[in-house]
Parts: sequence; structure tokens; C-alpha cells
Amino acid sequence: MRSAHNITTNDTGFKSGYASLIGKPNVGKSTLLNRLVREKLAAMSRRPQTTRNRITGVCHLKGGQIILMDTPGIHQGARKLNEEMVKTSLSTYGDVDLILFMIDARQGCGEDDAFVLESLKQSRTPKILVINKIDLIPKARILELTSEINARETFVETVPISALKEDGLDLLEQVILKHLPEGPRYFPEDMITDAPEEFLIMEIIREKIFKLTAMEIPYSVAVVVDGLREGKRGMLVIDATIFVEKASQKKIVIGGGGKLLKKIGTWSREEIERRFGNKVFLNLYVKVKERWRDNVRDLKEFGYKHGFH
Ligand SMILES: Nc1nc2c(ncn2[C@@H]2O[C@H](COP(=O)(O)OP(=O)(O)OP(=O)(O)O)[C@@H](O)[C@H]2O)c(=O)[nH]1
Ligand SMILES: [Mg+2]
Repeated sequence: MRSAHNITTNDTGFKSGYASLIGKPNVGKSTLLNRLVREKLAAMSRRPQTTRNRITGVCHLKGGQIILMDTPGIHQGARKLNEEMVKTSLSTYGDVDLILFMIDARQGCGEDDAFVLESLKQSRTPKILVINKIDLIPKARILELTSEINARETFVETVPISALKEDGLDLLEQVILKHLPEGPRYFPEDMITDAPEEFLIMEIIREKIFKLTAMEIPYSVAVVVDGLREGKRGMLVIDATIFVEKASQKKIVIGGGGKLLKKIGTWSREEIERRFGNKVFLNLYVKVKERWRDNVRDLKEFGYKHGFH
């Protein structure tokens, strides 16, 4: 992976390396990635299993560079999609210099976290314990959690943070840097991700669907950006398809009189325009692909087969 990047400088004392964000769903991994990179790369939502891919974000600091990998929340789901999501997360263990194991302070370290901890035991990569959402708990609880979880696994450090309120993030950056080796600037300073534009657009649209729909719908949806082209007056024209598993879901996503689809489209377009600094024309289509979450070929096509981006 590293050799694929252009190495621009190699100042002595400069620290750099890879760190992956690992944890059960919904603990705030994507929120932290986006905060540290200062740009929204990964979809965030109050629902679990929002992230489905490995997403790289580069954090440029004085004296170092942290290459963070957001990953899907590790969980036990029934479908092939769930399996692929978990494989994606586990596969980062061997690729990184550091693992950031994140828990939700309010929930503590429960059964689902224990399942993640178990998977971490197989890895020799140094681990940092990140206790997130400390804005929701009394201070004394942080100490309890710190000793409780450190008794279960060896961590080189423990850092309590609130990703949402941006509390403790400077300290976390410094702690990560401390445990990274000296190394080159893998990414140029104006680059914060290696994800292609199509991926970032897909993630924006999917996030809106996660936020605007309920029940099984967010989980039944995949988004594919079919094409990007330059239209009149420098406008960016995007064609994207929303795939659902059933005709009844298609009806819901479109909504009465096309109302919901319009809302998804407008909200996505506004965010894409802000993100890319370009006027956007977004064409959204909705199609049914039955049982795509259990179909290996569909998973590959949608970018969810482990090893595909
Ligand atoms: N109160 C509080 N909420 C937070 C904090 N960090 C994240 N959240 C919320 O937690 C929810 C989940 O955040 P995500 O960043 O999507 O969580 P995730 O770990 O990436 O979840 P998956 O992608 O499903 O694994 C969202 O509603 C966030 O706003 C925090 O520090 N404090
Ligand atoms: Mg996430």
C-alpha cells in the first residue's frame, strides 16, 4: 500500500504511519476520522453499521502525518455484506502501525466490545484505547473504564475524548504521533484522502438515505455513482443509482409524488457542491436488486467485496 504513494519529503524527526479505527458499530469512529481530517469523508449517523468500507483520511500535523483508516463497526450480522464489512475491518490489523480501539463511554465495555477485543488479541500491533463520548458521562467513570479495560487487554495508552465536542483531540493526535515511527510524508499536504470522487459522492448520498429513512431501508440500500461529467457552464453532472432489495422499498425511497427522493437529492447535491466547490446537477435513479446483500457479484459491483474499493 505504501509504495503506491508518492513520497515527497523525508525530513529527519518527521513521524508518519498508519492507524486504524476499530470498534463495534456506532461508537463514533467516523466522527473522529472526519474531525481529525477536518473534512467529512465518512458518512456518520445515529444508526449502527453506517460505515461499510475502509476509508483513509490523512491528518497533517506539525512534525508528522497520521494516516487514519476508518473501518466498519465489527459486528455479527447474518448476511454476506456483514461478513465482508467485518473482513474489511480485520484486514487493517496487519496493515497499520497502530490500532485505535474505540468504545462508547456511556455504554462501557459490553459484550459487543468484548467480541472486538477478542479479535484484537490475535494482533501484535500496538493498541491505544480511545474512550469516546466522554461528554455523556461523569469524569469519575473515565477512570473506572480505563482500569477495567486495561485489565482485559494491553494498551500502550488510554485517551478519553469527545469526538463530537472535539475534546481531547489534540492530545490524541500527540499520543498517536508518539507511537508512530519516523518516516516520510506519504501524502502531499493538500491531500486528505486517496478515495476517488465517486466514492466520496456515494458516501454523501448514502448518508442522506441513512438519515432520511428508517427500519430496514438504510441497510437495504447501496449507491453507485454511474458517471461524472462536465455539463454546461462548468457544472458537474452526476448520475447515481440507489439500489434497494424490494419493489416496496423502492416505493418508499421515492416517496409519494417523488418527495423523498427529491429530498435525498437536494440535500446530497448541496453537500456535494460545498465539498467540491462546484455547481452540481444530480440525477438519481432507484432500482431493485433482489437480495444484493447476499450476492457476491453484487457486493463486488457495489464495492463491498473485501479487497475491492
Ligand atoms: N455525544 C456524543 N456523540 C457522539 C460522539 N462521537 C460520535 N457521536 C455520535 O455517535 C453516533 C455514531 O457516530 P459514527 O461516527 O457514525 O459511529 P461509527 O463508529 O463510525 O459507526 P459505524 O460506522 O456504524 O461503525 C452519531 O450519532 C454521532 O453523532 C461524542 O463524542 N459524543
Ligand atoms: Mg462509521
